[in-house]
Amino acid sequence: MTPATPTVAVRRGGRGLASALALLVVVASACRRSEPLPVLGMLPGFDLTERSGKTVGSDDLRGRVWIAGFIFTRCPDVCPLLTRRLAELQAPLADGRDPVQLVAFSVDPGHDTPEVLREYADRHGAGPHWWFLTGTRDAIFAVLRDGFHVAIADNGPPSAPITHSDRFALVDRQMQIRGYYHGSDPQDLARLQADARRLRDEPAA
Ligand SMILES: [Cu+2]
Repeated sequence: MTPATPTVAVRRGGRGLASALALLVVVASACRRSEPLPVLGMLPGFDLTERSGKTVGSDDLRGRVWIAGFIFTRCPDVCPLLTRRLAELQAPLADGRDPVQLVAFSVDPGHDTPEVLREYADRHGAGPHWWFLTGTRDAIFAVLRDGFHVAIADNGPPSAPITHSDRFALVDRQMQIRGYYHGSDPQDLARLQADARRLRDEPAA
């Protein structure tokens, strides 16, 4: 009889210690887990034309995590760099069962026809998880202004590009904007990659 008592005591002590440790682990991981990404806006529905000639839009993107960029093919300035940065995101974000979609909106839709976008996309090594969208000026303008709230300069002639923002936007499966990142800032791009993975690996709501 007597030998049983210490054994029980040890077991109890062991269990207590185990629960305390488990609690510590939970607390520690809760502390380590960062705040959820903020919801910065909701995108309106849209339909645009992809470089393939197919109509694609919000209905095709709902349920996926995606990254938007705003570029135009005849840009002499920052777009070539932004496009290279998007290109570099393809491989790391295409791993796994659920690739993050990249979506480049042309802000010069009058010039950037699907054919022009196709050539530009090929030149930048764009794969299937990267779309290039064009459409009417009004349709593009509406998504950028009412959806992404990115800087817009629309005071030029109708044939001129609409805007020049170097921002990328991260969008969740519910079409909510969850982050903005400067496409020319390496630290921001690292953050974008981490945030995109995080959203992708989040259980579906
Ligand atoms: Cu540009």
